[in-house]
Amino acid sequence: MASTSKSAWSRRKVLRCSTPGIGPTIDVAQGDLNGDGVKDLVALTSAGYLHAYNVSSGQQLLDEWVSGGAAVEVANIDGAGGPEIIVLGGREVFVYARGASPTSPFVRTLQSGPYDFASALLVGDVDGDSATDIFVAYSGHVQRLNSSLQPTTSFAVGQYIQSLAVEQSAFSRKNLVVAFQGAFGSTIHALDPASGDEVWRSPVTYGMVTPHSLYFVDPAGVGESRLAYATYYGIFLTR
Ligand SMILES: [Ca+2]
Ligand SMILES: [Ca+2]
Repeated sequence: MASTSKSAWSRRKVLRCSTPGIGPTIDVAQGDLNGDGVKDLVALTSAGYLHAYNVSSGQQLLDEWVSGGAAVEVANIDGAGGPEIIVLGGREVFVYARGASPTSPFVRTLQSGPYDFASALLVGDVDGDSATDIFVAYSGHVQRLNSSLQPTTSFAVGQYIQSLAVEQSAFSRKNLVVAFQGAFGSTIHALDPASGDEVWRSPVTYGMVTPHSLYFVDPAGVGESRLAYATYYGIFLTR
């Protein structure tokens, strides 16, 4: 097995995402942007530089600036063709898409805002209708948008949101899971995605939950989903 691992590492490519002056990479996402069957890499820096790379060739597919960086996702939000890049900058959310041909360039097609002090982005399906829902956390609010980036519902939470996820459950209607920043740690809450009403909340976490760090995982592979999260002290798996 050691030889397999060594050979995998010997094939690695270095994709330069952080150049002096553009800030550290704050989020990454993966998706097959050019339709060759290999997942490509998208990186967003804290200063809002958005880069996409063809992982097979190292070729840069996108080089954009979105005036601040919060989060980036890759998902097929319109259900047609290839995936889109959804990016939350400092105060606006953007969609980058390409034409029908996998070789056509990615261009900015949609934008929505302003969402001042934007902190978290979620792209998923909370009501089981197969249409993509997009949620933006900003200034103590959560704004829901449809896959055309049209704002639909919003609610106030009155607290700074560090991370957003969709709760994994057997129900087709899913809760939002959010991490709020507290004085000594965070609390993780499940909220009704329409009203913002609280469904459950965690005790205060050991250390502050970090951005992009709420995930549902099935560690035993038996269909039992558990919440994993990271704080500045460690990585935790709930029972
Ligand atoms: Ca690819
Ligand atoms: Ca698409």
